[in-house]
Amino acid sequence: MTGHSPTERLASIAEKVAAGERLSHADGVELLASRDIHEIGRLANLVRERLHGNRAFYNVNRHINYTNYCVLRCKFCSFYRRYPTKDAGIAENQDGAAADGRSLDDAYELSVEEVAELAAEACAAGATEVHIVGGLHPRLPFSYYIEMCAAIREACPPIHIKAFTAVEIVHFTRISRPRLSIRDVLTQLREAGLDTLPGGGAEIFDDRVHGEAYQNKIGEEGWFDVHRIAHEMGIPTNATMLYGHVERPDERVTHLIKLREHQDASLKDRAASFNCCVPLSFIPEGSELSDLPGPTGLDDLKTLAVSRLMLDNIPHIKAFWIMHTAKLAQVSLSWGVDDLDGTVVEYDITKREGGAGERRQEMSVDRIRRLIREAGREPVERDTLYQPVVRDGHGLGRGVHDSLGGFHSV
Ligand code: V47
Repeated sequence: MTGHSPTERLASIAEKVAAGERLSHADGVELLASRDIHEIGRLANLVRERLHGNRAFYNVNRHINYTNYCVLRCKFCSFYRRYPTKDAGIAENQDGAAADGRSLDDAYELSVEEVAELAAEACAAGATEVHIVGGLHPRLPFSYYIEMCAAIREACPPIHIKAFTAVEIVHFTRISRPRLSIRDVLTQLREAGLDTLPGGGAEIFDDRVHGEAYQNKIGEEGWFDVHRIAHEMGIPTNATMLYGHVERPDERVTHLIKLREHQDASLKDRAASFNCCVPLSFIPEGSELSDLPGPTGLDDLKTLAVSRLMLDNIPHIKAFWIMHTAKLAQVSLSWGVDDLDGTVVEYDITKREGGAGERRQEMSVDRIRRLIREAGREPVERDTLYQPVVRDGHGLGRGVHDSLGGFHSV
């Protein structure tokens, strides 16, 4: 396509989208470079409506972060706290901050009982899902995670347990005694109650970016190993892309294509696949990359739209309003996004004012539904597996959509 004007190149991409053809890496880069935000939105919306009509999904969930102690020091992360060791301790300055400048006062680890209590509260409030992730704690044994799943299952039998990112799963293989394989870790967690894996920790699949921003984290190979084995075992998972830090636009597109290739293989040969992709907008405040500006609103919209256009085999594109803001998440419902996460309640990994912000970050169902309605969409409460949830005032029921978009309780 070289030699053609940007308008001609966009027109040729539009033809491919209209014909349902797969977009190339060059197409993705062209879309991200284009300033025609309306045309990009129109194309992403075409695909979004082809897949989901006018429906916009949301879920009633609760995020639980069980510890912010972490052995990793990812530069983009404002969440982690160093674990004080008896022998080494942590050198504190006069303000009670560790050598890395992070406050020592807000480090925490929840007991199994505390996690189960939060899950029980969520259950009583009508949540269908708990989304549980935490730092890589240097001391907690693998039995803690097994007991956590079992205690939640006991406290709230019907709730869906979506827990532990790929890097946590790899951490569990390292701390288990005797050392377990990824498959064995997943098997034991599933026996204890785990249902699915969230998509966190993918960041950007690129060695240069990995070296610059999250050097000691598992790389692409480890992340895909966990998701491949989960899919082989019939455990659905999600995917993410953390964008807007030190990566280039072409590296975002490469990341999306790697997810697409993995999904092709899962759909062809494995028992489960990715349910959704969640493009995560980098929040610099409180991280070691706080001198970076983070993505603008237009960059967010473009990246969500391009994710929709490139990921032709992943059914849902989710906006996580915690990172995008509720306002942009609402607008994104016309830029390729069909799903909003969620009621959330508490979230500790990113906070509005950086590391020092409020953990309590809740969206009421009324507000989510209003955001969706005002965007001209029909709100549909879903469970983790995207089955519609029916509430009849006496608890939850499940329903199905028929081929004409009608809805029936089952
Ligand atoms: O793994 C960390 C990212 C992820 C920052 O699967 C940051 O349904 C932006 O994965 N700015 C956790 N992002 C969130 C996540 C997620 C959220 C909602 C739904 C699902 C799902 C998954 O957030 C981390 C990391 O990739 N992250 N720090 C930051 N400063």
